[in-house]
Amino acid sequence: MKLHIDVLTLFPELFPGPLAASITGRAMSRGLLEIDPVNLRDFSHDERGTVDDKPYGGGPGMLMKVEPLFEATDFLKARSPGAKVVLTTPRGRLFSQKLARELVGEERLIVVCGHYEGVDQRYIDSRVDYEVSIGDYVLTNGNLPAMVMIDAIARLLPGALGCEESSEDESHTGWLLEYPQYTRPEEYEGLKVPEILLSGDHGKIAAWRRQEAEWLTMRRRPELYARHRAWPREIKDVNKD
Ligand code: 4GS
Repeated sequence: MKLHIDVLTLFPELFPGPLAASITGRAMSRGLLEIDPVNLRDFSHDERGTVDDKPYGGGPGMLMKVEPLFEATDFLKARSPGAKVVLTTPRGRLFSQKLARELVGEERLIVVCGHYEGVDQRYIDSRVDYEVSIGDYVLTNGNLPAMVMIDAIARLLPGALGCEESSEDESHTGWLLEYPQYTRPEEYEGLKVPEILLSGDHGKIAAWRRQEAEWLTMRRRPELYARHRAWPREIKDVNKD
């Protein structure tokens, strides 16, 4: 399984950037992940490299211009038949572990980094498969959202994680937050590791962790906890988002 991602952006020099480090970097050097930054400006129609224009009907800010977006996308689609187009935008579906699992099943993705006030709606209607937001806050452009998504998707590629890393099986906890964890030493600045974790009683430890995870989730993420309570176990593990 291998994933090729074309990133259409006004700042191609930002890629792979932080994705070259750690697990995602290893996925690239193992040939599991290919990131191909493409400069939208290469598809502009004038000497100045114009890729923005004023919105019809007035209003603040500029939009990404139609022609470069369509032409760049069609060029990349011709190169990658069947590739899905993902646009980063605050209007999009909230990115989630579930969507990461969905997208890692693709062979090729075209990630379009949103810039300015947005893009012409005709582009969305005719070329975009997924509009995705990474959260309800306003960033300066879509490059960081693209990196966030690529990171979450890439680590799901089979072979991307080492044995040790894959043993942390997040699906175990379903929609619960992580229980508190401790490592050596047993006592530091007078702060002790909970006795039960030193007991060697794996049944008791599992029950304690479960209880802690439930309390933490209840207090901190009541909406997650409600879902945890409402859903049957099997669906929880498969469909966690
Ligand atoms: C996001 C976000 C975002 C919105 C792009 C303002 C420049 C900016 N994109 N998830 N114009 N949050 N985009 O803030 O995806």
